[in-house]
Amino acid sequence: MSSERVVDIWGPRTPFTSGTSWPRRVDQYLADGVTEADVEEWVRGACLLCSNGCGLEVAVKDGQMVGVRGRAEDRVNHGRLGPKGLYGWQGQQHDRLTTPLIREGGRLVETDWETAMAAVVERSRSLLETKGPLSHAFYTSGQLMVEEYYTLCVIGKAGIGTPHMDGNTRLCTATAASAFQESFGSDGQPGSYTDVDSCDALFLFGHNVAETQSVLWTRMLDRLDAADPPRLVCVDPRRTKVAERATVHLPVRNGTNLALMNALVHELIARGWVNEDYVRAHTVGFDALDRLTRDATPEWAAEICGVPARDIRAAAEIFGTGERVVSTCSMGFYQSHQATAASCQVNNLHLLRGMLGRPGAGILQMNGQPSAENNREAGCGPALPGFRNWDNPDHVRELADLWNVDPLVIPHWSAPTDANAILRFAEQGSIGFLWIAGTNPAVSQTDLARTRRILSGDQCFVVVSDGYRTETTELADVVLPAALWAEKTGTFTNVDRTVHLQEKAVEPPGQARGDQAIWTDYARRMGFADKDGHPLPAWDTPEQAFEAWKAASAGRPCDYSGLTYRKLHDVGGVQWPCTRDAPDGTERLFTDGVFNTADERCETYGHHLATGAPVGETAYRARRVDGRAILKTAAYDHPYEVPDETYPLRLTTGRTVYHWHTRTKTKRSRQLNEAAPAMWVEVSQPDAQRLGIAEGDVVRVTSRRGSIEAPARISHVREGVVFAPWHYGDPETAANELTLNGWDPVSKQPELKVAAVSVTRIRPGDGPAPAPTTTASAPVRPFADTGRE
Ligand SMILES: Nc1nc2c(c(=O)[nH]1)N[C@H]1C(S)=C(S)[C@@H](COP(=O)(O)OP(=O)(O)OC[C@H]3O[C@@H](n4cnc5c(=O)[nH]c(N)nc54)[C@H](O)[C@@H]3O)O[C@H]1N2
Ligand SMILES: Nc1nc2c(c(=O)[nH]1)N[C@H]1C(S)=C(S)[C@@H](COP(=O)(O)OP(=O)(O)OC[C@H]3O[C@@H](n4cnc5c(=O)[nH]c(N)nc54)[C@H](O)[C@@H]3O)O[C@H]1N2
Ligand code: SF4
Ligand SMILES: [Mo]
Repeated sequence: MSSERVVDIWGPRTPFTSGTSWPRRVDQYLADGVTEADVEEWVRGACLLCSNGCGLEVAVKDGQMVGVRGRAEDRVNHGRLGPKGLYGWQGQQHDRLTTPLIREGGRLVETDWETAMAAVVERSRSLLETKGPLSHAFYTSGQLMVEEYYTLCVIGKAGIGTPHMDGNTRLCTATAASAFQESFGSDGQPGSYTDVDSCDALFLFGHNVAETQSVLWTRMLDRLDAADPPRLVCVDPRRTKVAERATVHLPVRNGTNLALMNALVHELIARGWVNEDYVRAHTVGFDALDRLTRDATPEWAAEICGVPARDIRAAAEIFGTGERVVSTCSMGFYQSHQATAASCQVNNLHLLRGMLGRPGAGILQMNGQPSAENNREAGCGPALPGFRNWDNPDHVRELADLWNVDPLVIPHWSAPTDANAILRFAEQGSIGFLWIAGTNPAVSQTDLARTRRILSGDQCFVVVSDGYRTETTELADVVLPAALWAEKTGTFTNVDRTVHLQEKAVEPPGQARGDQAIWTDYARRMGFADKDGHPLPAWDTPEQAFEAWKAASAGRPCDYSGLTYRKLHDVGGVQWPCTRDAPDGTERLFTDGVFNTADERCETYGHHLATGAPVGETAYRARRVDGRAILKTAAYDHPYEVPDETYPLRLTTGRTVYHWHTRTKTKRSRQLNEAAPAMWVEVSQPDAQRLGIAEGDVVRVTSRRGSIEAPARISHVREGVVFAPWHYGDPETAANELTLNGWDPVSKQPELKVAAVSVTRIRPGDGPAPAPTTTASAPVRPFADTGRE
């Protein structure tokens, strides 16, 4: 296998029928000139290039990675790997940061660890002395290991005592967490990938799984190609590969999801497709849900969403008459102004039908990043570790006991600060020390002109840990070279709660160090200590950190206490909760219809979905939810920006199968880079015709924040919508030059999928746009004589 999986993205079909096991198929790629006989060692782990978490082994020769192969026995992938998994690792072998950098006279210059850390510590100390803990913030990732997050959590929450810790998970899966909390009392994925194996219908809400979890799509394709295919409903303004296989495709206008969802719930209730026994025994809130959706008829939603009412009815009927439905939600739902409400409505569909906690019936509120889950559970993001409730003094005391610190040190007087607010505080300078690790906000944040201003200004000292020089490192005061995947040992948890251990396969380049080692070094230099003067954190190695994290998770929904490095090495992926009573892990949550909503167990007392106002402890207790799930929604409201005369089109953004985010790894992998080498934007055929745009013409896309230029692909995006991939971070081309600074009121997830824009043709291009033709970006018409078809 050389590069063929760039074209044959999902590989050969291995169809399987409902209730049978997904056949194994082991995918392997070895670098040019390397044979299996050359491989000296196969090191176990899992792919870190999306949340699917495919089990794999890394081939090592002469101390270098030379290939990968899937692990046949792994529950997630049964041996398969997608294009990023097969080819992406090669990007780690080029252009790495090998020494720390420090800003001198306006320029970043190479330095040694001693000098770099001394500068970090000096600034940190002086700010803590003069301004206190709230001068400090940490903006991290969904791509580090649980050991790293938990170590940083203890440094930030017990060593410093700052609430200003968040991850890029705020941009990614904050809504998944919020939707779980609001419906079920706490974060934690109810379903399992094995539900795909026996479902009779699949609903994909704003989720281009074919490109973004390509191996999960392979599993779905293998069901779709068997004798008893599930029906498939796809909600996406583009004709993705998922949409092409759909029984019903609802290409809604971006920003209108909640109108559709309220109509689907309306239909279930109106047509009597409600499991009344389940609803009575296991939920609260039905009357309010009924009231809020009573007028949300399919005709009403059809008008707003721009799809036929009969298609909405058809989708509702599939849900209402199915016995085993699997739903997934992803960024098309999460990066939106009413994200939590729309995603809760997906939970509500399942609750109304009693379709939870049994094989084939399950919800997958997707994660995108490989360890988004770990950031959330280990306390570097919107929650205290172990999904503890910051509003519950008993939960805070548990942590204080674990860490041997005064409970008052642990910031719990308000919710942990979200990334939007962190950036605002850094803009104002009240945050004067910002440590960024494992994220590249100068490309991934909204309104990039503002983001660059904040990160480059003198009001805030910025430290960045990364494996490469990026758009963000160029704005930093100190840059620290980080070890990447397979250059360090650690665990991470995928969408369906499957924990994998990645073992160190090779040494990091130059002086690069793992993030845990970097943060522990910082903590030791700062002298962080517990009540008895013992160092905080109390551990040094990854395995010690893992043991400490197990203790913190014990008894909570995300219980790791039954896991060991040994077990993970032997078995591959294991699903949490994994305890003494469930040593092999737990396939599904809520099998008994009891949710994490009891007063003492819940992670939050919840919010009003329309405004984000907290419900509060008193009102929550008065409701006596007591283990039942909560049905809630909000009335539909239009997005913050709607098209007008100046900006008549709706921008949306997203991904292609070949690149990972800001491409730090994938642009350095030959196969992946060649497959999608440069920026493009997608317009529909009717819009192109109206605007006089031909395939490949260079167009300018302008919003109230800025403008970009790129060749146009005339694709199957819906009329009135412009799609821009956000992978290409140059200010001339970066999609986030255009996006706006608004967010969902509950999850605080930025609205990255809706902005009003204008499109104008600038000049003819030199051939078709450099967009893939194998994916949702395929042209409406094959082009002659281009060599790209
Ligand atoms: N190849 C690849 N895979 C990845 C990643 C990557 O960068 N590259 N990133 C990973 C990460 S971190 C994440 S979060 C996931 C994201 O995975 P996805 O959520 O699947 O990815 P996106 O392309 O951001 O958005 C999904 C779809 O939402 C549609 N959409 C846009 N606006 C709307 C809307 O208003 N309503 C609806 N219903 N749909 C809308 C888009 O057309 C797009 O097809 O992917 C993960 N996997
Ligand atoms: N318009 C628009 N914007 C979006 C999105 C969208 O759909 N549309 N999606 C959003 C989503 S879902 C996400 S997840 C974010 C992602 O946005 P980012 O997190 O900014 O994207 P990445 O390119 O993954 O950045 C990760 C960085 O961490 C570095 N890195 C990798 N591994 C390690 C490690 O082990 N240690 C350290 N220290 N560094 C490491 C990489 O080199 C890279 O620079 O973007 C968001 N932005
Ligand atoms: S589906 Fe995701 S985890 Fe699996 S190989 Fe592809 S990128 Fe890696
Ligand atoms: Mo993400």
